Amino acid sequence: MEKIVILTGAGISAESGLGTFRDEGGLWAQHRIEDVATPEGFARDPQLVHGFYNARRAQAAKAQPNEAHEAIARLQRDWPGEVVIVTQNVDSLHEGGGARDVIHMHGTLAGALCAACNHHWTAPPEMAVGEPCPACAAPTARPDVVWFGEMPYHMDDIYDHLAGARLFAAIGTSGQVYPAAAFVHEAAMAGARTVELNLAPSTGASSFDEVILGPATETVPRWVDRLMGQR
Ligand code: BV8
Repeated sequence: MEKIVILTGAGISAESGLGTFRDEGGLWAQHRIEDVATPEGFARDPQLVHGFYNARRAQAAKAQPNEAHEAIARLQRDWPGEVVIVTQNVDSLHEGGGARDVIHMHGTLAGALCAACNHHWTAPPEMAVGEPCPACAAPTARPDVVWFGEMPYHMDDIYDHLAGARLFAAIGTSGQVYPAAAFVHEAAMAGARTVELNLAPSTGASSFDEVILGPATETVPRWVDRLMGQR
């Protein structure tokens, strides 16, 4: 049965109260990308960067999954074929909504990483500058998120999934960050039908076979019902 690959972005968590990046008042309006989401920014001012992620970790801990997260989990459970969820989001709302094996290509707020030995562990609610790595004790702990200029996680797996997709859906992403923004082309080249579900047309909207506009909590459950009705 058809394999479905879903890519999500900050827009799917917007109605759970988590800020997006590029909507007005979004996260990038309050901070310069270069200062808080690059290795150079972390090296320059680790306290500022830890503060940025501590605030988002606290906000994400209070957020609840919404009907869009839950509808995708329902699709993954009830669809007769494989449903792969790739997210650019670092929150855990897909898992909170019941999804399994979510691929976090930009890392997670829940994770911590040692910049010296590459050890991964569960981040404390607040991270501080110079925290020692539990494995090598070097004072090089950082959030386990993928910054600009860094290699996203699980790229080989993601490209394999896209090569086998019959249906590719991008939900709540502005299509401005690569390599995620190019996944629609990979999927289309593999012969997949492509659909975008977004509040407003993304930068890449014209690359999709279908664009469904509206808030995710309305469009995603309706889209899942339509898919399940078509089986
Ligand atoms: C890499 C960190 C090499 C964690 C993030 C020039 C050309 C091409 C590429 C580049 C270039 N110059 C630089 C690059 C590379 C760069 C890049 O793409 N830069 C951009 C700015 C041009 N990319 C990288 O550096 C990546 N690494 O390229 O390595 C490589 C290449 C190929 C293969 C392997 C390796 C690393 C990118 C990761 C950066 N880290 N986050 C964190 O802090 O969260 S990116 C950040 O943006 C988040 O991860 C976020 O998820 C992501 C994308 O943003 P969106 O999720 O789309 O959110 P946004 O606010 O933009 O949009 C929200 C959308 O939702 C909007 O469309 C809105 O309409 C919609 N919406 C709002 N409300 C709702 C809604 N939709 C539905 N319902 C609603 N209620």
